[in-house]
Amino acid sequence: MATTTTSETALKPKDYKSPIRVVWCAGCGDYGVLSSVQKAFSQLQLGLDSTVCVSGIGCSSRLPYFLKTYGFHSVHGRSLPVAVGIKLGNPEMEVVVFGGDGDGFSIGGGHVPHVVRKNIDITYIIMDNHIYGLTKGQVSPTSGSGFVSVTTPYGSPDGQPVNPLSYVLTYGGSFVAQAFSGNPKEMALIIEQAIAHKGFSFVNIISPCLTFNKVDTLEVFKEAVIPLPEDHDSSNLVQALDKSINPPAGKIYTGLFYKSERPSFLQNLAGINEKAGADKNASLESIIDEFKP
Ligand SMILES: Cc1ncc(C[n+]2csc(CCOP(=O)(O)OP(=O)(O)O)c2C)c(N)n1
Ligand code: SF4
Repeated sequence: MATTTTSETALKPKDYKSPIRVVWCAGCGDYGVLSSVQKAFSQLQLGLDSTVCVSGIGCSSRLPYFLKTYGFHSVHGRSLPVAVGIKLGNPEMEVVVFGGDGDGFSIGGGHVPHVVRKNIDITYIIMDNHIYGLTKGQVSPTSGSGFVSVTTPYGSPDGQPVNPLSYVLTYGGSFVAQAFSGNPKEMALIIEQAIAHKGFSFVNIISPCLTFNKVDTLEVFKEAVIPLPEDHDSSNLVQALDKSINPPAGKIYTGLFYKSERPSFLQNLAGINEKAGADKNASLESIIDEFKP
């Protein structure tokens, strides 16, 4: 939630940085993500005490440590349920979730569809490095087929990697975008738009792991990343799905794939509460009394 500011009180990107030392490896793509997040927060003037950054476990999931907002470093794969609880209990708070491809689409993958289809008004930012970084280089759900890693020394037998964009699009994501940590300007703008969007926003950020991923390296991604064509219609779901599944061979599109306006979970719930004549200020005792025989 944005706060009222004058130019003197305006929060600058550096004002969002916590004093905790950043411990990522030199050159990790996640540094770029952190700077873009600070820039986007500053652009939106998010309040330090009205924003909560939630994460699971992984190198990328350390990101909330390095921010001065409220933070919740949860359990591997469980950032979304925690974030949903925070949002439903505190609808006025801005909730931004961070994690890796393993955290989000392997152990936590089962939570994604439900938060997406319910259109819960939170922002989910994945740092997709196609590997498990924190645990030193195991195959992840977004690693390519045949990927060689410490757990797949003769190549991964997985026939098909998870496509985070089409995964979220098919469950009804109302804001779906992709960015590249090597392109900080576009990334900061996309993060800003994602947070401003009312409803569930998803940003998949290609963010290379220099230490353990020797296949999908910074150089490989730099060559592969291209912007969505200028005539891409981000209100057209079929176009968005097509672009997410069929980029030109060897290429990765970045930009806003899809955006639609539909009521968020909390807006729907407000309507239902009104229909039911719910009294927001009812005491717990009076609610229990209603169910007494
Ligand atoms: C329940 C549970 N299972 C496994 C682990 C071990 N573990 C910690 S992080 C991680 C994967 C991290 O990969 P990713 O989410 O892609 O993040 P990255 O480190 O690459 O940023 C795993 C398997 C754990 N901490 N908890
Ligand atoms: S292991 Fe990889 S993902 Fe983790 S901090 Fe180092 S470069 Fe980044």
